[in-house]
Amino acid sequence: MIINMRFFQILLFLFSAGLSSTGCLAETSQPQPLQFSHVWVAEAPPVSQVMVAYMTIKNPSSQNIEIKSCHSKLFSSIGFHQSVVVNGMAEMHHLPVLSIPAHGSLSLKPGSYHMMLFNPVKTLHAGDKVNFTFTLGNGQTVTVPAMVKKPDYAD
Ligand SMILES: [Cu+2]
Repeated sequence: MIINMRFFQILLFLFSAGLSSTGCLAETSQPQPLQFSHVWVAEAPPVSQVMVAYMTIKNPSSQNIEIKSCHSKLFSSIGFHQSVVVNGMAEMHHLPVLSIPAHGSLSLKPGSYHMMLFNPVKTLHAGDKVNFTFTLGNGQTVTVPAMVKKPDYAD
């Protein structure tokens, strides 16, 4: 009887441990729906204190998603910008967030939306890798790898 009782306790322990670890897993591995593609950083002259990154962000979910911020240990800070032409003059507007519409996408590309990368900690060359960590509106973070490339546009 005592042996049976211990066996039951062990079973109960295993069962509850299994339950709690499953619950934990569900919390930490919550999938984030955004899909990042063609993420790249434009190579800039070594003296540059600012660089630019481009990418396509798809949101296949049924809810609009905001990206609140982006960080990389290779830059002091990162901002979201939109290039616009006002009275024939090109201007850059700072955006507080990037909004990716439900079932839609946002393209960050030359002359449009882009990420401004301030104060690179070292000179980055074509072929170097950069990790960007995005913080979404719900607090989730997503780390996305990017490649430094020579820009394929003339400036
Ligand atoms: Cu800019």
